[in-house]
Amino acid sequence: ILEQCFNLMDFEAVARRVMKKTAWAYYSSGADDEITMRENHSAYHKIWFRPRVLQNVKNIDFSTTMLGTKVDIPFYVTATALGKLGHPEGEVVLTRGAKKHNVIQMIPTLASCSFDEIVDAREGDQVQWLQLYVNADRKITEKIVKHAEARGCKGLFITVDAPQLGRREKDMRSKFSDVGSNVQSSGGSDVDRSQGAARAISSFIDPALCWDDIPWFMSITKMPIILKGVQRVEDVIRAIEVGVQGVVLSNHGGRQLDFARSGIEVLAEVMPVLRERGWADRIEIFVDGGVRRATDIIKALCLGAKGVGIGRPFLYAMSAYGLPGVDRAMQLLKDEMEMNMRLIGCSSVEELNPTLVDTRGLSMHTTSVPSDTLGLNVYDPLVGPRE
Ligand code: HOC
Repeated sequence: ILEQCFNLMDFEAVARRVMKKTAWAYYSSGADDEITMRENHSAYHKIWFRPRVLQNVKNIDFSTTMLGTKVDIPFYVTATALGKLGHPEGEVVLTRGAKKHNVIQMIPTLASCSFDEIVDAREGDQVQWLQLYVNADRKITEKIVKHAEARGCKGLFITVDAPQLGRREKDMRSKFSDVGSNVQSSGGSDVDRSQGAARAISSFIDPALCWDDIPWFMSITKMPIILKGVQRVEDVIRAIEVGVQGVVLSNHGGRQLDFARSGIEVLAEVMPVLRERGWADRIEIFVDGGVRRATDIIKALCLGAKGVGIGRPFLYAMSAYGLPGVDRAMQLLKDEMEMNMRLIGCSSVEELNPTLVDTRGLSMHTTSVPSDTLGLNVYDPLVGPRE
């Protein structure tokens, strides 16, 4: 029952019960042993607050801007592929939820709905970004980018952490058989369906993509360019030097390189270096992966992120309850945000700063989330996946 969902994890528990096994396997799987996938969330458990008291927190405003767009709360719906696996209407359900809460939606290249369907579902001045997988045929890529700009997208997020697909064994074992009817946006017509959904849809992506290509993207679009999937400070510095407007510190939800560090941990590495160089304002830094609570959002902002991306939790809310689920998930985050901003003694996003968090625990590389939450990759070859 929807009213019994009191946090984002509750939607995951319901989705796991109601979704088709193949769909659950695709959404919930991570790479290899899923260590990074679990670490994404548990890394937030290593950061503690240093709240201020007596700050007059009667009125709280947690609105902010991302790439020039004013949003009601510092998160966006990040790109996740194959929305119709979870809900018959697919990504447009997320578009409607995002509109209601004035948050930005990132449209996935590998959506189930067509790009135009997702844009057509937009209302009024609602803002969308495009997540881009770069096709080896640059003419196709150019067409996608120019079309997105013409249709009003306000940011181009180029995925840079996926020169090859990560090995998601749970997905591979599910022998996905429904790919053709579930991917619309681009690529992947000649697919091998016996190796899981992800492998089937990823064959067109260009592993030759490199830094030298970035100026070309700048030459074909006026949209701000953001590199999604950066994982070390040296690459953030390079991104600034190349002249892009943003990076997402991300490991693709733990679906690509296992033992990649969490985005929040990378953020803690990046920001002191940028501040030391006086470069902190030269780029917008976003973080995704493992965000489940408003306290996670607040921690990321304290450390210098402009906003966080949330993916799977909204997919699960949509899969379990459709639009009312997405609506409730976003409202729960807003309620948590208001309470926790008050409790740490801040009434606006501008007040969030590194002195409000104790990050000493981040240097300890342990995963505290038990392996049967946030996905489970336990398989007995004789009896199949554990339920
Ligand atoms: C090398 C291509 O983002 C997922 C999607 C699709 C991945 C394509 C990766 O499943 O993580």
